[in-house]
Amino acid sequence: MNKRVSPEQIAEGIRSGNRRFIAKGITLLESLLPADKDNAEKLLELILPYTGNALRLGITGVPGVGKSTFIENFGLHAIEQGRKVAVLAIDPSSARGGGSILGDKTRMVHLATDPAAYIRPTPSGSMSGGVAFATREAIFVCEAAGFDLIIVETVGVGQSDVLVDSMTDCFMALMLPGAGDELQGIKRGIMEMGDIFVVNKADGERMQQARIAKMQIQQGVHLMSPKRTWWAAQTLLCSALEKQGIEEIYTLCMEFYCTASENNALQAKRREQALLWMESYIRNHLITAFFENENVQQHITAITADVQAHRISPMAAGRKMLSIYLTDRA
Ligand SMILES: Nc1nc2c(ncn2[C@@H]2O[C@H](COP(=O)(O)OP(=O)(O)OP(=O)(O)O)[C@@H](O)[C@H]2O)c(=O)[nH]1
Ligand SMILES: [Mg+2]
Repeated sequence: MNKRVSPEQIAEGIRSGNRRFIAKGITLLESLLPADKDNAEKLLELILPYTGNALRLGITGVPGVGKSTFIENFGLHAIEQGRKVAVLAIDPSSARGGGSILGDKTRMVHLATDPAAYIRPTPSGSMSGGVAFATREAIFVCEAAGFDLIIVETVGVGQSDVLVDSMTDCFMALMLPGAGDELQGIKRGIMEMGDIFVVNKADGERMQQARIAKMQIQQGVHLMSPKRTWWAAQTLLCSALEKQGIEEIYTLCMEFYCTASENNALQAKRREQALLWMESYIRNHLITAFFENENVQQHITAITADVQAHRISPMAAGRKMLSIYLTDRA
């Protein structure tokens, strides 16, 4: 981070929609350097009043389902409807072997060069609480910059679906058309989390399979207890490649938002999310502080050995370590 650029200047640059400053801002918020912490906090404070006005849409789907192709055409359609679109990603990078940025550059070529769109390259490094926090804060940066549709994409490995769900309003799952038994493999979590299901690649020879998949997903959804009282998950067909079904999906998203605000559900969900994020911030911070504590580090090897040799129970060992930490802090 260039020391000469103050958080005030970055905030101003973000507010004016300057891409260089948007990127600078997100990089600052992603930074794990202790030296950047104060500036990052200052920046957040400055932009916070300008956040909250976007639709936050989470999109998940296995690698190859067509997320990039879909987001390109969905994003361009949204822009035609007058929206400004930002695309962020939570991505356990190991799942992709680093090919994703190149892939997205070639697959989202029109969206990437559209003045009404901003695509943030996938954060590098392993997925951690830090990346998730940075993505949430990147949403704020994009909102302060005037983007009013924020898409957060993930490949749904590990906890990343849950994370995306915890920072977005509406959760969309892209699915592949397949035979019935493939559907068994659909994670229960996705079936419970999804607000909108999209069977992609509903084209050519896969059309019939796609129709069957749609029916089965819809049946599966009915078996779940509904996630929300005011919204029943719906399934639509799409060919992202042939640009079929995009408009209908966009309309359904808008319907989701209308229904949500009529029910005061959007603000309620965001309030709840904010509290959960605060809690998880505290939890993360405490755990880090604990393991970084010098006194803890001095004792942990011996106590670990004691636990492994059954000389002390794991609970008693935990209690002992906590008391070492707390005494040290006192
Ligand atoms: N037939 C057909 N092919 C599609 C469709 N959408 C995407 N594809 C193709 O599927 C492949 C993967 O598409 P991507 O958009 O890169 O998929 P992705 O989900 O972003 O993949 P990762 O970034 O690896 O997670 C590409 O070869 C696309 O051209 C579709 O609707 N129909
Ligand atoms: Mg992709």
